[in-house]
Amino acid sequence: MRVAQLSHCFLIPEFWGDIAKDFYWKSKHTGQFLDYNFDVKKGEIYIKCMEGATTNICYNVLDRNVHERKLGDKVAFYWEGNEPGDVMKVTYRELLQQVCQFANVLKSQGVKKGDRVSIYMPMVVELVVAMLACVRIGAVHSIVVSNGFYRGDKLINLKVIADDALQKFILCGVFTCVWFRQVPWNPEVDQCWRSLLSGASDECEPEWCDSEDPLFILYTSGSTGKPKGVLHTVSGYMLYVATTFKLVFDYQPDDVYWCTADIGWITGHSYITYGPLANGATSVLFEGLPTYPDVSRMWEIVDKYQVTKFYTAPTAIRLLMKYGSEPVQKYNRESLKVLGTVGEPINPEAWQWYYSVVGEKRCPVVDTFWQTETGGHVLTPLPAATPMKPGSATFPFFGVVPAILNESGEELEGPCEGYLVFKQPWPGVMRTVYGNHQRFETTYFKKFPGYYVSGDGCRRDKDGYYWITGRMDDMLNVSGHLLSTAEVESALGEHAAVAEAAVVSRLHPVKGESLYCFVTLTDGVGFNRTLEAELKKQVREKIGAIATPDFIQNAPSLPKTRSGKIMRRVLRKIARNEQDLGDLSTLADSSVIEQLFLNRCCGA
Ligand code: 6R9
Repeated sequence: MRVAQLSHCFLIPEFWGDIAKDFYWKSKHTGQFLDYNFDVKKGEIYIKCMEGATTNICYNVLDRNVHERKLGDKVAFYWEGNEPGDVMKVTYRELLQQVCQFANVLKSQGVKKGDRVSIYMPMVVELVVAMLACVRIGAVHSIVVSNGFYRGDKLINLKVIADDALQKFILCGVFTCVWFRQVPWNPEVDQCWRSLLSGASDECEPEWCDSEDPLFILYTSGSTGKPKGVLHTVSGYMLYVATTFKLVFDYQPDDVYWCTADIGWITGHSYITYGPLANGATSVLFEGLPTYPDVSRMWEIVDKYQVTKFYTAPTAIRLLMKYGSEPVQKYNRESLKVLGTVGEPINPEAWQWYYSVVGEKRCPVVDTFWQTETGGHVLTPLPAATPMKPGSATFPFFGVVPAILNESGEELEGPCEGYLVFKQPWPGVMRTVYGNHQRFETTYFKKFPGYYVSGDGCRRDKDGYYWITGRMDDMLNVSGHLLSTAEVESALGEHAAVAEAAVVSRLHPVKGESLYCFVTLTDGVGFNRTLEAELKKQVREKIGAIATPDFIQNAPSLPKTRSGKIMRRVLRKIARNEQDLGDLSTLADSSVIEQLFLNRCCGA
């Protein structure tokens, strides 16, 4: 509770100003530390942090570590490939050299400050090199999607996918393409990473950028409509991800940190690349899958590198939970100190498994709530400082001021449930939707003037803890009662036979909406009428008669985004037998859809 209270009497310029002293600034800022308008009624929305200062993030995360902090020989990344045994490591000094070389390559290809560079690469060190090379010369990276070349035993051919996309873009000014693994060649546009790099100098002066110059664009799909290009800028983002990384994972210089996210997701941007490197951390970068060659792979890696801080998503935890504790216990996890989770509400069942089986009740679990738009963690425990409650992201980070509003936009006090909003910015919040500032204002600031609207539902309990209940557009209304997907899914998840559940609504002539549940069963369990009845009973007993599911469908796999979020929008269409599924560009594996349509529950 003290953490929650602290953020209200918190002095923004003093707190962040002190942190900023640890970074290198080519010139100091002139205006207010944080200048903003969050109220559409007062004019255009803007957020400016440390205006007037100039710096370069690449310089701060590499040169400063190598030259000032003498970390040149420290390992920046242990890279672990899809095949066990396929490994390499790169030190801070080597990373700096490669980044300078690739920055020179980009320059030789005509890329300059302010240009946008699309990156479409798998989880390899060269992806980090490409990102930082852009940053070094002031170019803006946009990582389209990064699905590996090798994932499990499946070869994914990015080249074919990219060539197809390039056909569409070639007229818009894409003039060159750099490849770093063996692929079929088109000499007109394709160039080889290694031969370009080998001829390039490993010295490259950084381009000094203004605090509010664009740093990167990351497209996020949202649950409806066209993807939005979320734009982050230089200084605020740098301070925010460096600080949240340090405090939320209680970073120590001898840590080995491992975030299993994809770099193409915001989690990878903030907590594989920028946050850890800003702190001079050693990380594991993993290209493969948690289940290849077997379901012990994660714990084998933890043991091998003596990982101390581990960060993953509920979807991975639930996937591994299906196989029980034996594959985990095969390996020693004594090095682990903090366990993190991100991406979706974590159901208490999965939280307990993570805490007890993986962490042997020794390691605090940090359930970090945030979004592409927030840049870094906004609601999160601090390990060992915040008493945990399984399934709650607990309290706001320093300087973050949340509120819960009802449908009429009134701030609710005490225990309550409603729309999660934020009353003021923090340095790492997004600045605009690339190329469409109006869409930025409409999406996040229009519904409740004066607030940033997260789009998530949230409950605050009597102790002031925040509990994310899921996206507001995923809420269900049964006979006038608002139910959150998270609470019904969590009730189903408590049954030993259920590994994962996803709940959507189907239209009902009397109740308005009824509950349609998809369940993935624990390894080795079969689906039958008895189980179906038990599951219905379980939800009724946990939540109440109103929440009794009308339908339960066996779902060997669920449709998910590449970052592991369940696409309930797609499941809702399946439940309602609507064939037009809308934009499926973020769907990780499209083969699950057909199977789900085949097994649909019919009836009223
Ligand atoms: C970082 C990231 C954002 C949405 C967000 C919310 C969900 C993320 C969560 C969580 C409950 C958590 N979400 N973390 N829900 N507890 N700890 O995931 O960014 O891909 O933009 O998704 O993810 O619904 O609004 P992004």
